[in-house]
Amino acid sequence: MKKDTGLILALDVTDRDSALSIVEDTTAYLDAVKVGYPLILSTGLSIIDQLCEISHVPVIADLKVADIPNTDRLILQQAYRAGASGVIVHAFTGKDSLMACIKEAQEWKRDVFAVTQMSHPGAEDFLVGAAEDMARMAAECQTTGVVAPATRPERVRMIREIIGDLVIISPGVGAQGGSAVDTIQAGADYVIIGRSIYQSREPGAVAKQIVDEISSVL
Ligand code: OMP
Repeated sequence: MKKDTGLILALDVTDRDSALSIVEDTTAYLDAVKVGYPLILSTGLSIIDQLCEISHVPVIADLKVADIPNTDRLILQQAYRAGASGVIVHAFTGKDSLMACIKEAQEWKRDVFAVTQMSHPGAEDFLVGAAEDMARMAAECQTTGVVAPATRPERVRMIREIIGDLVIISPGVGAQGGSAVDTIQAGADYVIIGRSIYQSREPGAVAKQIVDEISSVL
């Protein structure tokens, strides 16, 4: 994934036309589009290919894959076959599952991102205690990168120290309270932003403003 603006759009809408129109409006400011269950379940996997065509940026499938190795492998195959440049998977399922995802990604020459700590308050219940170990495992197994929380820049900084130069993609800016500038300064490569952009009246203008903020600290 080529780094230019540092912005990944989280396209969590459930209507194909809105999805396409938001991407057309914002694509000039994006390094990637992330689609997840809301859009894929409402429109089908074919939305990935359609978004690739109109956006000309990579499309990441946020499937938070969390199963046994064989099932993980089969899920990633479907996502890559549909045109996804990368897939987000959970790390808490352990090394064998993560390695199955990485192996599949390597076969397709695509990306795989492992979730470490999540951005929402509930991440404190279980995930925070395991986040450092999961980051260490992601580094050992050599995922393309990890997902780390923009709501907690100090954790992004800590995860950066553990994973070295792997990619960090970081959600939680705007609607969840995080700041794009703080997140990038803490060591994230990309911020993932959804509602602040797609719920705004002018998604393109908001995306441009965020990209300007990021570029002031790059
Ligand atoms: P907004 O909160 O609307 O900006 O969207 C954030 C996006 O990032 C959503 O698609 C979430 O599903 C996703 N996300 C998180 O918010 N927190 C995480 O810890 C991990 C993810 C993710 O893996 O993308």
